[in-house]
Amino acid sequence: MKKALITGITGQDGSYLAELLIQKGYEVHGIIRRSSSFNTGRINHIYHDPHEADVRMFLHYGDLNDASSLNKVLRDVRPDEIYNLGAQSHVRVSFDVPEYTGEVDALGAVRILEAIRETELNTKFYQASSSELYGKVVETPQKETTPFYPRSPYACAKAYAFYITMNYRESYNMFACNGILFNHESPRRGETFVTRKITRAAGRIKTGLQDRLYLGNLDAKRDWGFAGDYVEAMWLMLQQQEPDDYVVATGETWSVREFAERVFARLDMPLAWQGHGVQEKGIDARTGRVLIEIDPKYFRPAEVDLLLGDPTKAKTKLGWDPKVDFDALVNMMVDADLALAERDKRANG
Ligand code: NDP
Ligand code: GDR
Repeated sequence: MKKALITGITGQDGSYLAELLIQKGYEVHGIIRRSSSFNTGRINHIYHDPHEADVRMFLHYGDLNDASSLNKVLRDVRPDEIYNLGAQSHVRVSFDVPEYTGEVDALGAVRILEAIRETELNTKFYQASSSELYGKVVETPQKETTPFYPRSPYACAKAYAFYITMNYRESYNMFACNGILFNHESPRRGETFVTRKITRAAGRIKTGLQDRLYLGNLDAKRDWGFAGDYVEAMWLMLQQQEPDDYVVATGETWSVREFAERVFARLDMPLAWQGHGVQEKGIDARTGRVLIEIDPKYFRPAEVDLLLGDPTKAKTKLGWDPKVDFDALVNMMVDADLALAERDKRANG
């Protein structure tokens, strides 16, 4: 039985990847952080008490900022594959905690690579690289050969992680890959990323639990796919003959504004826009009720205006074949958040 170790197993991608690997027959190990409240909500459904028979997922306390914990887990587990998904993953927040973001997102990667080297394991390594590396638009669509232009402490940290992964591949002949993944979303997406923030708020507005939604830049464009499809690409990268780097994207781009329009339309609250700049409002076109306002605190010191990926290499070399398109993704997220809001409403009497 193959063994995989996942950092960031409690996050959106970690939970989908753990499901996929268990389904493929792996023994899955995950590194979790000690937290004052439960942080395993996304993986509770696949977790079993290790005292039970036939357990396939095991959790270990550790931290990407603590090399000794990483070394110990590697020595104990001796994984065939490591997926480094752990990160301070919020771009806006990285401007507030730039040094910490660098510790986790940049140095965390080299701590794992060094742990692999020191333990002399023949472990394959996947690094969660990001379309944020492209930052300021140099060319579109963005592909593996497009130059990087990071625009945030998060992206700068991820640039270090990208290059150190490549460097360990070239220096030590390690099987180390970068997946340059464009934005991918799901009902398990963190509540402060823009897609989930919109679907969650729309469900709560529809059920009367919330009055309106405050957003930042409505005109940023992103290439949004489904997280469940994207974790398959991660796994495929580590099953190839040779390690390499791949863009994973849909090849379509939509603005935050367009995403919000689709979401509210599905809930029978068609949006119209009034005003300009920070005064702009999204209103219910039928009733005139204000649903969306701008709060400049969500603007970023430097913005990434347009991401649009070219997944040709992943499709042709990996045979990667995403199943969920943009409309299906929006509908999946809206329906899940409406159900959550209805449940919250019932719970509140
Ligand atoms: P999430 O924010 O949902 O999950 C991040 C995970 O990292 C959580 O499990 C979190 O643990 C863990 N983590 C945070 N800090 C540390 C630390 N110091 N030590 C160990 N673990 C830590 O991110 P996603 O699942 O969306 O993304 C997965 C990875 O892919 C990240 O590296 C992200 O930067 C990258 N990425 C994501 C994209 C996307 O669109 N989702 C696109 C491109 C790249 P806890 O639950 O305790 O907070
Ligand atoms: P991003 O995702 O920065 O692309 O990083 P996010 O959803 O946070 O922002 C996307 C775009 O929406 C604009 N925006 C807002 N964003 C947030 N979070 N909240 C708002 O209220 C809001 N209003 C407008 C942003 O300015 C931005 O342009 C995600 C993360 O998952 C990273 O870890 C990953 O590497 C990249 O995707 C690819």
